[in-house]
Amino acid sequence: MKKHRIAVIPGDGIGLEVIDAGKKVLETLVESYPSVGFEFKDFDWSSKRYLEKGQYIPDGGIEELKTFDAIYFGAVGSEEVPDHISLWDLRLKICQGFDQYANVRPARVLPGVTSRLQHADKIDWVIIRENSEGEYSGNGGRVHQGLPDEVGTEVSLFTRKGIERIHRFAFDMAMSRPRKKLTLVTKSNAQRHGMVLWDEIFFEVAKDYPEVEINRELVDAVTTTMVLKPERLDVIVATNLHADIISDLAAALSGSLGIAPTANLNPSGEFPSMFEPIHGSAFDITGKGIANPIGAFWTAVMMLEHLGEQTLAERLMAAVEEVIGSGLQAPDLGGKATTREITDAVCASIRE
Ligand code: GGG
Repeated sequence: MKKHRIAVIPGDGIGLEVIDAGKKVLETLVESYPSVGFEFKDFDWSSKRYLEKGQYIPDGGIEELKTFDAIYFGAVGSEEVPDHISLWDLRLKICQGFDQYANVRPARVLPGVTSRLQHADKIDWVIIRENSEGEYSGNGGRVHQGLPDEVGTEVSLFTRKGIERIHRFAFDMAMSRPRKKLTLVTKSNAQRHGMVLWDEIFFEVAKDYPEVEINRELVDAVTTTMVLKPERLDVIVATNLHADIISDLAAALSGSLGIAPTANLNPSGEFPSMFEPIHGSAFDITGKGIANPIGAFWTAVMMLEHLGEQTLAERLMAAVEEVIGSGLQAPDLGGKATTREITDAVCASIRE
């Protein structure tokens, strides 16, 4: 039997609810595939732990994570801890510590989902977010704190190595898709150093991929293309911050943030990759049992694909599409179904 060792970090808020649901569907899935198994190990790395013990990740925690095949992550964010502490001490420590430089965010409208966008059926995008540097380099500082002349700087760092590898990843992704289109998104008219370097390296790398149809859009302009001409886009590559913003838009245009998945990949395979729903901890609905688990299930599909379990991935995605297509939907999509009802329905569909 092939047993995949999965580190499970539910994190904060609804992360606990949707990751619990995700584990249930994965456990149900392997009932039909006796040659595959999962060994889950839960980690209580959360804002609760930080408030109690002063650390999200205990000493030696990152070393221990290295021994797993993948990480299944929920969400981070709490009312009690400033967001810049929770994000940097948990999620970014793992993404940057394990050089998960390629963040992959697919977006499409699942069956039965009503989008507010008129041509939503044309959405079939993969957004590639540079996940290791740029605006998330943590470079900057504050001086004269609390004084009238206080200053804060936030300096984005873009390296040739970091830019080139994410562009190559995006071109490879475009090559793997039927339309083979890649849109470069920057803001190189206003940001005339790092963003211009992004553009230049993109066109250098493009020479190695003559089959890929390329174009360039400024980040402000691409938001209008996403809304008005969604069919023009296929794979999109953008910096850490820009891709974070446009992928939230992509999720909303596809129905809801609650259904969107993401993979933080370490493409070399030296370190484990991490899989998480795009949504945050949503403490406004935590504990109500109404969080949409579909984002966590689609995330599990991406994790299965990464682990080489394509058959299981397809079976799970088919079950997700059957259930959501039947109209059993959570409140974020306008329905009334609970997390539990959707989870049970997906498990039942897997067993059919
Ligand atoms: N599951 C995703 C999550 O918890 N995100 C929290 C967050 O605030 N992310 C901000 C970012 O990744 O830029």
